[in-house]
Amino acid sequence: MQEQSLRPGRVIAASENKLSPQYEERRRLLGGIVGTAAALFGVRATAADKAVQRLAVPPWSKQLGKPVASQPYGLPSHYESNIIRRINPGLTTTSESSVAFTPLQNLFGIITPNGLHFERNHNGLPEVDPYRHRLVVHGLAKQSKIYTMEDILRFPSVSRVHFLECGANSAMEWAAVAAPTVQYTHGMLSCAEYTGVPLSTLLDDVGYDAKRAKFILAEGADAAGLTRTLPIEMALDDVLVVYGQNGEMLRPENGYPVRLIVPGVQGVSSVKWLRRIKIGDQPWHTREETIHYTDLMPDGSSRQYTYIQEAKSVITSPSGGQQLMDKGGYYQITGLAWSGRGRIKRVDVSTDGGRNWRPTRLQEPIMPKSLTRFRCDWSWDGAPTLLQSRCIDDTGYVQPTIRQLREVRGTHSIYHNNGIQTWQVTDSGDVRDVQV
Ligand SMILES: Nc1nc2c(c(=O)[nH]1)N[C@H]1C(S)=C(S)[C@@H](COP(=O)(O)O)O[C@H]1N2
Ligand SMILES: [Mo]
Repeated sequence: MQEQSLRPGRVIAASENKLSPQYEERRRLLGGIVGTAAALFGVRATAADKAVQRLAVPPWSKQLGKPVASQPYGLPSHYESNIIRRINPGLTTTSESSVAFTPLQNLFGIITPNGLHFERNHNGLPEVDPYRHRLVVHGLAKQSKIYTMEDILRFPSVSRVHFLECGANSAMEWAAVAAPTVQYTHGMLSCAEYTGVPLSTLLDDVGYDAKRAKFILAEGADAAGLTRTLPIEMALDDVLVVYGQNGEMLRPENGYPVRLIVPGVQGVSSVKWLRRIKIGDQPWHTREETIHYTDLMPDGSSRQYTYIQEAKSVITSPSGGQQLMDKGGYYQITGLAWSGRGRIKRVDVSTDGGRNWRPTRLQEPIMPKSLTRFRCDWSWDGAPTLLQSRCIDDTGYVQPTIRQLREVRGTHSIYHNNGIQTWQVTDSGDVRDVQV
């Protein structure tokens, strides 16, 4: 797998067992620092000391660099070129109605860079001209309105950090199909600072009928004609009509020039290339809420309108496809937790397959309906083991095991798998996706 880039902590990809030249350099540098301290305190010259004296001056320290703005729109270093969105060949029958996964194993903190935000399209990526694009708000309102992008950009705006997770994230785990990396098990998940106008502002602007309005329908401008119903309470709560993502305009693949963000709710409700909001008094039961996005239960009935993404967490390092190089060495266990109902209150980690749990450190700020980064220390004794994380949100809900989920939902589900993920560490340090 040419998947993981080299990161400190000696957790590296199987394909990169051989240290790359720049990593050797870093090791020597670290040795150098220790060596200098030893010299200062009058300790006898060590091998590291000698290495400091031999430390080569690299070519980039000897010559003039490139001019500024050599790349007017900046890109990552070419050493990071294998950190990309990836598709799962064979998962979908066409590459237009498909998904590209976020490389969670390679990201720090909680914000997904715009170029790595996952991408899920039902009918390909439309090229929308922002000057010709219109958003209609109509239905049970005093006055229907047609907004241009200019109109939308003039409304009072807000910025909020939220996760976006496809309802089908971790779907393959329902069938216990082992995936090679966390990119494929959990990578239909991203988190961004979204900027836009509260949907409630637009609903007020058209004078929605507060007595009769019970639902809204959101429709995209792509040829999928993707439409989703939302209860009016949700629409008036924290739903945003978004044009900004991490400080810049939305990328085309994420809904440029305007999309809905429905915080905490399965991704499909966050309609991209938003062109229409209709206000009504009953749900619409469209294609995306009848034959798709319903859960077939063991008794043959179907759960419909399952909006909320319940609390979930996953260890992103060490994770599938990586390798622990150092028996008895220190490793930082780190990962992500999130809840569609509010804030993450606590994340525990088990390094023995769920027998013992200990709390992790949560990175602040901890925001509602956002990813939260957790970390804890671990020294691996070299024995095979199982790594798991389990989160609790501020409603007190505890992330279930996949067994507990199957007891309720059976085995025909596609959506809403928020079960505990298990990573197996073998005695050779390989990390694999397993179920226990
Ligand atoms: N118009 C439209 N909106 C859409 C989709 C689509 O295909 N068309 N896909 C939905 C699905 S299933 C998901 S999970 C999210 C994905 O958002 P992203 O591509 O920005 O990650 O967008 C949703 N909004
Ligand atoms: Mo989705």
